[in-house]
Amino acid sequence: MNFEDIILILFFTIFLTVSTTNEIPDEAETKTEFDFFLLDEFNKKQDLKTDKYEWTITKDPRYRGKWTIENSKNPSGVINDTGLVMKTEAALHGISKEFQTPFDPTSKGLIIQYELRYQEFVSCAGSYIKLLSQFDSQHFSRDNDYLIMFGPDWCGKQSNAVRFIYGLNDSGNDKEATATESKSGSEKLVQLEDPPEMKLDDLSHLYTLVIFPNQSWEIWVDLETVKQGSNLTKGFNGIEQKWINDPDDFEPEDWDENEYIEDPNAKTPQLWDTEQDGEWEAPRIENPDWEEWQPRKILNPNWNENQNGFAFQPIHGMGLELWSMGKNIMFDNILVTSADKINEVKLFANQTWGIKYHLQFQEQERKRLEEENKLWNRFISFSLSQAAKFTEFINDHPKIMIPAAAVFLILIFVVSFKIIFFSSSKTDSNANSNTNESQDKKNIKKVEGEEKEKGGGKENESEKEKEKEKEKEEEEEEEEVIEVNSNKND
Ligand SMILES: [Ca+2]
Repeated sequence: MNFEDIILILFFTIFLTVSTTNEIPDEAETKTEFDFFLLDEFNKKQDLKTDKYEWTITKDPRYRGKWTIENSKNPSGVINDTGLVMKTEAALHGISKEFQTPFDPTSKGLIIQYELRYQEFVSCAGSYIKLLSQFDSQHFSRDNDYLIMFGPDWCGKQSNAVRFIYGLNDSGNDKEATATESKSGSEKLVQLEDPPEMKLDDLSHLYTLVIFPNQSWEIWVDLETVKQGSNLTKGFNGIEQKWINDPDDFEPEDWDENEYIEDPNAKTPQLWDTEQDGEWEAPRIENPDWEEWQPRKILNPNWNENQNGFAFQPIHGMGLELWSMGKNIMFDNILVTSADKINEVKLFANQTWGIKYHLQFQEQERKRLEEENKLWNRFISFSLSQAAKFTEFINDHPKIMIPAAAVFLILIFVVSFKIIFFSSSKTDSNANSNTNESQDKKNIKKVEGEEKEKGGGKENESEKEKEKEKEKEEEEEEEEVIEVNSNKND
């Protein structure tokens, strides 16, 4: 039995204890103690303004967004769950925290992990954390240098990504030429080229970045590895590769570009009748002389052998410096520690986020089923009332009893068919992922809709109108049912 098995058994024991007591756990009660470099659970009311080693709201006047530490909204999962919340719509928010002693990731690597929850619909928001070199927390802003930026960045079509940007250690390179993006001039910021997607429903999600001392790295979303690499120099925008295509090498004019040619050995079949069958064409075969042309590789003049990936150096604090169109975005359980604590980090995550998310999901599902049942009950009572009226009508008109009964049976058959085959996906026990995926899609759609309203492309205007009409029809249908019921009750 290895360590991971022990962790899993421990976690499930704790989880079973929690879930079989049938009580919703208090956030503070779910976990054991851990020895992390820094862990902020936001479980007590902190003074966000005065204590140097707590969170400090920036005094930079550009940042008018409000921050609070407050309880999470329903479905909260665990009770008394508090977190750090961005409160202001369409505003820049800035807050940071200095570490009492700098954290040096050089020998043991680094893990940063946090929970993020869009408690209500957000059309566009940065939600990432910056790890900082020396800085002044009172005046923290976007102008501060950072060593690492990690986390979700959401803005409809333009951005649905878990960003990972870091300062490249390229000491020895021509700073003037490479420090275009860097604020400090000592490092160049490079960004993960193909970042993973974030989660977009309104529940808590967990984002983790692990960098090992050998510069291999992993990104987890909800404890699942969604991206990883064996080094920090491949797959990042802005890193010069050693060998590049020679820009002065061109394809020769007489280069044979035909990958397929007519088979020179093929002959017109004897029975081929050009008048009847048309002109005969030889079958095509691979061209034996064809070769894909590749430009010559040359040593990149901008490459230097000192590109050592992440410039491991002491981290003095962290900051959130974010623009948001939405409000009530919650951060929780922010954790910074060394990569040798990876198993403890997983265990902690299972004991906190794991339980919280599971309960949030259950709560959400319960509400959804309640809503569905309400609609169903309305439908049943409506059907019963109509059936009663129908019976009365038939009693009064016995001649049409047989055709009417046939129509009635067909109706029952059609309705049952629809219910059985079109509602089965909703009652699927795998509703978990279905619901959240569709919620993600809904959010993307919603933002795309908003983008268009703000003067974006008109190409899908009619589609949008159709959608609106459909929604309206559905609403009207629902109202009709309610109306019929209330009439009946009258
Ligand atoms: Ca918390």
